[in-house]
Amino acid sequence: MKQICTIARNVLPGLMAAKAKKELEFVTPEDWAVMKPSTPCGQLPVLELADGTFLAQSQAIAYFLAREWNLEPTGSVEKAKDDMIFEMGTEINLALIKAHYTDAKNRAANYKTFYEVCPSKLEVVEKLLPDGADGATIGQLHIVAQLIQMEDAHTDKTWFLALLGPKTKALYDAANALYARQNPWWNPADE
Ligand SMILES: N[C@@H](CCC(=O)N[C@@H](CS)C(=O)NCC(=O)O)C(=O)O
Repeated sequence: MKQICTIARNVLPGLMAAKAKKELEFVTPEDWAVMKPSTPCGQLPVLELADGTFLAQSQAIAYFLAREWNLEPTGSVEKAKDDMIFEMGTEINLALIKAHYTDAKNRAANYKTFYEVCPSKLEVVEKLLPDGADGATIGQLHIVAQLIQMEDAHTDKTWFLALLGPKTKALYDAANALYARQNPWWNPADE
């Protein structure tokens, strides 16, 4: 499978591939303007399957990969609990995007808001994570993806580490180490 994407939206599928020990080729389109009209949603990322099918929407792609690679818990309630963790990742992601991908004039103010909301979201994550969480599920990996992006986007790289509870910190250490080892293509400086 081939993921055609922007750098930031590589992080979750990159983590998933690393955890599942699967091959996923990451490609940055050289001519997006030409490709765009023939993609399902006219947006990146897209995932190209072996048979030439294209899937779009980062969350749909992530859930597809989770089913293919067995990165969902067993049982309806356990899945729902992991989805709750996934959604906390989405909330953190939206706050981070608002702070980081903004014009220079508003960035400081938007980061201030991010600093204010992020600690309480990470507290909830700590409560929701099961004991021994090590990144075996899509929801857990979505949290790690946000932490990786925060570490690289944020000017004070130790700020968020001090906010992590023990379960979140153990999850981050386990999954982040695996990802860094298996994905040398990822260079946050490109973002
Ligand atoms: N809801 C979509 C949002 C995708 C999105 O915003 N993609 C942006 C880049 S991050 C894009 O394709 N921009 C280029 C364009 O629209 O031509 C998802 O989660 O995949």
